[in-house]
Amino acid sequence: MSLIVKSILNADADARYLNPGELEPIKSFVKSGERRLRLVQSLTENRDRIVKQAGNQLFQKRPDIVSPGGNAYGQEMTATCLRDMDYYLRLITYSIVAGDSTPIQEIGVIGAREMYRSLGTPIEGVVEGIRGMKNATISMMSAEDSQEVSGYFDYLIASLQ
Ligand SMILES: CCC1=C(C)/C(=C/C2=NC(=C\c3[nH]c(/C=C4\NC(=O)[C@H](C)[C@H]4CC)c(C)c3CCC(=O)O)/C(CCC(=O)O)=C2C)NC1=O
Repeated sequence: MSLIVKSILNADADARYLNPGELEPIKSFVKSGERRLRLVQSLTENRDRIVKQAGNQLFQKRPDIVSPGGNAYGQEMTATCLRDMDYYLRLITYSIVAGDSTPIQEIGVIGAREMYRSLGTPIEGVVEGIRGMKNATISMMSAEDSQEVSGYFDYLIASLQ
């Protein structure tokens, strides 16, 4: 849910106009719109590179994951693992557009730990993969851009741990 929708729902629940405390964050949200869209475009265009780079790093660091008996062993499972990383990158782009971490939380975090436990997927491996995507992403961005994007990566990492 975007900041704007959330503020409107809150205000309407009390049948009141938006107050200055709500309008101020909306103002900066609107102001940052172009920058956020540019960030999303850049992540979307570079997603293959980001996922691949982070995946290679993960498998180098944790060779057990792609070794016999590992959860991502074999071509198909390795591809599924990289697909999950791509899923998480996609959720980060949703949150950047919305200016809100709710998409990450609702689509990617709630129930994730239990799901990965039932799949026998080491969650710390997933977290390591996400950390790698964060590093790959910010290495191609300005300091200001990386700050905004890092916030969402950090939120996701902290929520899954
Ligand atoms: C957008 C929200 C969303 C998420 C997050 C998601 C995750 C997700 N990952 C899955 C599987 C999987 N996920 C992984 C991932 C990994 N294994 C490892 O050891 C690594 C640490 C890690 C990669 C970083 C693997 C290997 C499987 C297949 C496991 C299996 O089938 O036994 C499955 C089971 C069904 C399937 O195979 O598609 C789901 C639902 N699905 C969703 O819709």
